[in-house]
Amino acid sequence: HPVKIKNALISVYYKDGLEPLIKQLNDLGVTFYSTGGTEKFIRELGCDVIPVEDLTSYPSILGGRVKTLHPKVFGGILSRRGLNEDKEQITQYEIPEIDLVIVDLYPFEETVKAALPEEEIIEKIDIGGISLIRAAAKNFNDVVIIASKNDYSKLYDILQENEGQTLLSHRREFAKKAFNTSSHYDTAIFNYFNQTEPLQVFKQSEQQAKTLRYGENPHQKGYFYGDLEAMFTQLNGKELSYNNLVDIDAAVALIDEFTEPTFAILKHTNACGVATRESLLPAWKDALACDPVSAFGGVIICNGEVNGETASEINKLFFEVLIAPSFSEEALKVLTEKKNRILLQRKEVKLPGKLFKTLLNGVIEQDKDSTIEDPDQMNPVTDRKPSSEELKDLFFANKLVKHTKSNTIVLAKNGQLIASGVGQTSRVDALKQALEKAASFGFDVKGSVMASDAFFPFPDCVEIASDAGITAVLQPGGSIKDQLSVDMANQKGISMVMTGVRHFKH
Ligand code: 93A
Repeated sequence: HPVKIKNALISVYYKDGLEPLIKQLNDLGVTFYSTGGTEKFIRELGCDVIPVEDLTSYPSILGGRVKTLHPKVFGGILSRRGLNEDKEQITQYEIPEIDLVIVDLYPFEETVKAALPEEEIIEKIDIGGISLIRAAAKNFNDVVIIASKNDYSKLYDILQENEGQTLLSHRREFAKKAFNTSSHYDTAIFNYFNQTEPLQVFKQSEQQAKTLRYGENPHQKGYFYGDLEAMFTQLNGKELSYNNLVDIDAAVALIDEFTEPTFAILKHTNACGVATRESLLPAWKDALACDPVSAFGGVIICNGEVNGETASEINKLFFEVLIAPSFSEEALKVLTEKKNRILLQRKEVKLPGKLFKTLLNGVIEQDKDSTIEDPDQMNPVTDRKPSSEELKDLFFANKLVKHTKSNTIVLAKNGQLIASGVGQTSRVDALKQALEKAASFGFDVKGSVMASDAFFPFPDCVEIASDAGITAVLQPGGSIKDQLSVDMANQKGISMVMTGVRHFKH
């Protein structure tokens, strides 16, 4: 049955977009009842409006917590127009029938996202509004419920097309949407209470949660809790994405292993190019030479000022992020030509020493892997001892292994990454991948060194490596079959050091 709207209760948080509907309803002769802010808004549009306080004979109390929660309000929404008993009662208690309810709830989710203090979040749990929505939706037979600002124009169009009336089918559809809104709202509240500890700790810290464009993929939401401005000054480029942050974190951890001029290029948190040189320009060229294909769209980091000449070289590559402690004026001129490229000037700050990761129904915490072995610690276990050049390269490769996804094998020579095998399910696969990559970019691995993040369970890797021309090997040791690998190295006449420290990165 078509229903003409006589009385409307309007209580909305966001008022924008409401004006045309109010004016239309006013022209249709609808009487408005409304709460504080909304009442003021309607009045300012030049329409008459009855404060809900006049209806309930109560002021808004408890700081607004109780505004509309009253039988004079809910009676008029819930009364069944076709039922004589209901009719008699609302007449007896002088309750006006409400035929339209428009509510836009307190923005609970937005308040959670803004990481405001818990008291403020709790205050944003709407009680009266959600009750109005549920009551009006329940009585869709006689009442129209608009439960979201997205539906103002929908009702406007319906009234326009139906001579100011709504049909039952319209009201049922609006009721369905209303329960969708209310269930979504309560789910958001549940999710807030159901959060696990560390996230709470971050959310309640001084820092604001930063809403990222999305998570790892566009269909995943993403947030950052922390203070990026304390770490970087962004000099150019678009907003940092979730994946950018993950790569930047890996880049920072890697470059901090080096004191000599070093450039590193990372893709998906793994280094695809690293070189240490007497200055940054050759370091850049040799880092890029390692794997110019993977470098495309990568995250670049260095540990010294980027000058104009180096910037012009970097500028030839399409990259995503460049991080440096400083940039010369000339470098900035070159690098800011393309406006999307992210340039970060790093500040000197100490980072927390703990790592957290959510898994199953909890969180695991661990200390950062903050040790790195020095060459003196690299205990030679073979007849042939590594030369000082080899020892330097082993030390270099060990730093890379530590920051590359396991299982990993790193091949290096003269302070340059030659190739690595990354994230493989077997160590032999990692080695084969590294050798194949090295060959595909024209590297001769003869005389290069090999480092492994964990021990060799069998002598196969040492055999393959020495056959390929690798002359020195680094590994933590610790396998019950260590001796087989040592024997193999001796048999092949290459050297091996054991560090005693494993560097898994899963
Ligand atoms: O604090 S409440 O849960 N208590 C209520 O009785 C109540 N009635 C409406 N919040 C209540 N509302 C909400 O007030 C509405 O959902 C709406 O978001 C807001 C509109 O307030 P105002 O008109 O004063 O801006």
